[in-house]
Amino acid sequence: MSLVTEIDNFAATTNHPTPSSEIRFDWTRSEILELLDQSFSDLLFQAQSIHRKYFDPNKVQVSQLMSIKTGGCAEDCKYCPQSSHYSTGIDAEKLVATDAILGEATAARDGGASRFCMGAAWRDLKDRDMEAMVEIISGVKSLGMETCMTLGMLSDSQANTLAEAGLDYYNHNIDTSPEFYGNVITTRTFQERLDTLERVRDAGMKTCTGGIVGMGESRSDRAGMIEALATMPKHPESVPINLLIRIEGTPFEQNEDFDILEFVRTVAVTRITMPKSWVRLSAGRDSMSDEAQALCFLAGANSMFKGDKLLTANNVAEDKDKALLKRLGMEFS
Ligand code: SAM
Ligand code: DTB
Ligand code: SF4
Repeated sequence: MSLVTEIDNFAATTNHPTPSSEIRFDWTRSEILELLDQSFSDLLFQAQSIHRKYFDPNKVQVSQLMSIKTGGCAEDCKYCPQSSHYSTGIDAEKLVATDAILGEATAARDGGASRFCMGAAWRDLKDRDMEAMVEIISGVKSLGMETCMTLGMLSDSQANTLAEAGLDYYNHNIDTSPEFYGNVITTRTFQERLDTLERVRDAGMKTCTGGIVGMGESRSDRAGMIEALATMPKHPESVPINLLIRIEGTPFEQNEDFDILEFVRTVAVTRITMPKSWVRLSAGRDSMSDEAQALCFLAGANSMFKGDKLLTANNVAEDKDKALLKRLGMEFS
């Protein structure tokens, strides 16, 4: 029996929403909550079945991050080590020189990364930095890598200039549900995030947007975050799901441990609702067991960051990642 038939038969035996083979943009909060509420086994079966229709389940896309402008950010995101509102031990630095960025990109490419993701701790991109961004994008592209940047809010003309320079992806996370957003960030609105994402889409770039789990939000908030992503006019091509890294000095430092199986559920429902998107197992892998990461891959995660560091926080050591992928029979795509 084909997997498509199997999943259709399976769906007929449950009262849960049928995970359709077509791509939907009309997901409702209650449908998404129903998906999240299922038994773990039913949920993972659906997610893995859908995953296999669109992707090779044994391949993982690998990106590498670099912080090109660290610290001193004017925003008050309560999770972030780079916000100037909190004392986290991260000092404000200047924009890194283009040559140094290209050196890191070359090393990332030689280590197997197909995309180089550059992050800046800015509230918004300033026109005075645009020339440098264009130079960096063309330099990284000439190395044969895909490019991604996350530089804060953009204007229409900035989005167009980045797209013309050849930027493939723009990362701008919605972070959580519209309702919980005010508990996390007060210096800009959820709508402003959506506006920048619309500009990125209109300029013809791919969107990379997702959020953070473990900030004290409810399951309904996690459903709300997924709803906001899965009802965008075009699904984000890349959806990073981050597990909160509890950074000393931030308001979320003392947050409770998050149930990792609930994290896996969030990944699974992200996969089911956005079947063709790359679902990235992002921040927080460092604190996950090999078994938890394996469950995330089973739930449909198919992208991750390699390298010892994310932007400022630790990531998983490379030899540990290699060993895990080998044990799972997975390889870089
Ligand atoms: N300043 C830009 C912005 O906010 O869009 C780009 C950089 S910002 C660090 C990129 C994303 O990293 C955030 O949107 C957030 O989702 C994630 N992030 C930051 N700190 C984190 C933490 N402690 N744990 C998990 N994810 C985190
Ligand atoms: C995303 O969603 N996660 C990445 C990337 N997009 C830019 C960043 C994670 C940052 C974790 C905290 C740090 O390294 O400072
Ligand atoms: Fe600034 Fe981005 Fe950190 Fe928010 S998440 S404080 S915008 S660097």
